[in-house]
Amino acid sequence: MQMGFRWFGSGNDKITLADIKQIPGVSSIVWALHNKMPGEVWEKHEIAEVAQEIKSHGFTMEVVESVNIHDDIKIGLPSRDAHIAAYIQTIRNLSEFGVKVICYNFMPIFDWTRTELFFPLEDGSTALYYEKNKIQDDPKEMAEYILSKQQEGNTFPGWEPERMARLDELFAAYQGLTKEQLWDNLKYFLEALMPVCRECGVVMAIHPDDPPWDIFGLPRLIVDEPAVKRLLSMIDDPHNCLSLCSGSFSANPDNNVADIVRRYCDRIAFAHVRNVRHYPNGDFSEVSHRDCDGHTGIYDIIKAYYDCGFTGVIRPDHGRHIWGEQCRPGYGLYDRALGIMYMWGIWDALEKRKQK
Ligand SMILES: [Mn+2]
Repeated sequence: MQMGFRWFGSGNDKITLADIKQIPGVSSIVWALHNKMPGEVWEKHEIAEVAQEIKSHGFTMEVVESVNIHDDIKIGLPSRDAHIAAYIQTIRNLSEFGVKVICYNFMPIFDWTRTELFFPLEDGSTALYYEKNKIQDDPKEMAEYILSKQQEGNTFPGWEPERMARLDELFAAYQGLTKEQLWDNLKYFLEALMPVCRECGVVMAIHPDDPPWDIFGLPRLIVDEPAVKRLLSMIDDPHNCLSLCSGSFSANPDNNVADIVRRYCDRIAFAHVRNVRHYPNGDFSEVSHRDCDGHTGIYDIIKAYYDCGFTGVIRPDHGRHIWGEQCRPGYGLYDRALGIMYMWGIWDALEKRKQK
């Protein structure tokens, strides 16, 4: 595996590339142009600027997370073709800078969803938390809460205030869209992209829906193993892959992430590793990467990647907020660095054991 670290860019992330350089074994920066709205082309001169910074620190930049998808594509409006053409241009531009994997998601309106961003854990740290009962009636209340935690220069990907300001309009646009129609629209989008992906050597790697169930009446697709199977067989092309997020899938205790890794390893282009603790009422909390702190099965997952000979980029997904760090929720330096060391610990132990 190659170890990656998500970085939000100069001026948009308190963590510097020099900080990341000091975490053992990190070779790849998972990046994006965070000022871009869904549908905008990423221009070469903009990409070149970030590429220069990342490469000057000796990192690779083969994974972009995310190039977000315009709602018109998800809804299947006639205007989608123009947005798809823009997306294709972005793929072409990115490929010129060594980008091999584009992580994206196909969640309607809301990206990752939580009800509490700083939930206190028993050790004095805080973490992202999902209270099932709060995600029922009023999406605005939740959106306002999440947006209220954004500060200037500290925005949350997938929660663009410009889009959130149009929530009524967006809900009206998605009104009546069925899960089957959303699958059709995903297929249409990917089919249009595949020729350019083959030509440019770029893989589209979908991130699962987080959490993996419908919310506020909006359909969600990538929620379990049957959905993974459907996605990968719907377009059976090595350029149509998964960004396997262990934390997203394992929010549903019925999902066994290590099994999914073993079954679909050749179609996993990029991986997020995160641990989740379930509560009997359906709530869940993010916790440290240590296996016994949650229910995701981090050891089994890393072992599955090891056994499959996974060579792609793995990154710690979210971390807790520890040691008083003021950071973007889930994206502090300290706990993600601890997560990396935990993953390396498992990996190196497996490697040493094999050599004996
Ligand atoms: Mn993830």
